Amino acid sequence: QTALIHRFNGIPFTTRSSPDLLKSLDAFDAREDDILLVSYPKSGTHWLAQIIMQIYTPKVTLTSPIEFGDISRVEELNNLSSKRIIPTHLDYNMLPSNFKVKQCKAFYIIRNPKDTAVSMYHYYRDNPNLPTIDSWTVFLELFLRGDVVCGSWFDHFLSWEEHKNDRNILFLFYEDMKKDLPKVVKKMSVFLGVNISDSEIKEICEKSSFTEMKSNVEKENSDPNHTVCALTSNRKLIFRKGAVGDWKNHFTPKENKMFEEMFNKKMKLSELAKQIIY
Ligand code: PPS
Repeated sequence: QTALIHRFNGIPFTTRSSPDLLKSLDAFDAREDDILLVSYPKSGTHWLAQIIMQIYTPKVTLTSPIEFGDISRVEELNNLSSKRIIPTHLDYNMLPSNFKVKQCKAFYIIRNPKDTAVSMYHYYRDNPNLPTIDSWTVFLELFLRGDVVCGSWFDHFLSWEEHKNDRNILFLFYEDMKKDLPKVVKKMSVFLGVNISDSEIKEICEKSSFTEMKSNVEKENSDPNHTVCALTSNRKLIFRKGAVGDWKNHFTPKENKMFEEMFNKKMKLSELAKQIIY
């Protein structure tokens, strides 16, 4: 089973991302109107994608993550007409440089890493294509070591956090979306320069609720082209609980202490990290 994971630049990837593609990604031809949806896995990528696709009418093209596929992927994406909405779980340093040169707009969605870890744990458990995990305690150790798909949450966050003042990047919190989605949708539309009315915002929020998205997925057949997921093409595994604070049902007090010590050590200089509700 471990053969399904390989490392590139020291970071674990699934075999959905071929080493050849990862090597050639820097040649990717970004366009000024591309929009990136950046996340560490299990932070709300699908939720964000759902909202963006509704903000834009007429429709734009949502791709699967840029790092998925084999070498033919670069050409395939280059052949897509604009506007492209491109998800990615890559660290900032691995992002194709053309996105930086063209200053493409990007969203970075952050979720309390404790809830992210729990979400990822269930994902590993439910997904036969990923290495077997014996227990939550074992998974947490792997997560803290960065020995999970897409590597260390801390490194990922810090690599993007350095760019928090870049005008083309908007940082969003999963917890803010849970608390006041209309406010976040408004903020997103302003950032994108798209005018939407209050009633449109209301409709977008209704269609992006966890219940609505989960029930839609249950109705449709899983289509690999419609996943923005790092680990599988099975959309049914995405919509599990959609809650804030599920970590409290998993962490022992000792594990929580260990997590917080690591968090505080790694996030020492990060202003943005202080806003992460945990
Ligand atoms: S992936 O596989 O990395 O792309 O997963 P990602 O989409 O980033 O994150 C999956 C988690 O997001 C939750 N989710 C939502 N929460 C609230 N509202 C909505 N609409 C929503 N859609 C997805 C999803 O349930 C996963 O979290 P957990 O905690 O596992 O339920």
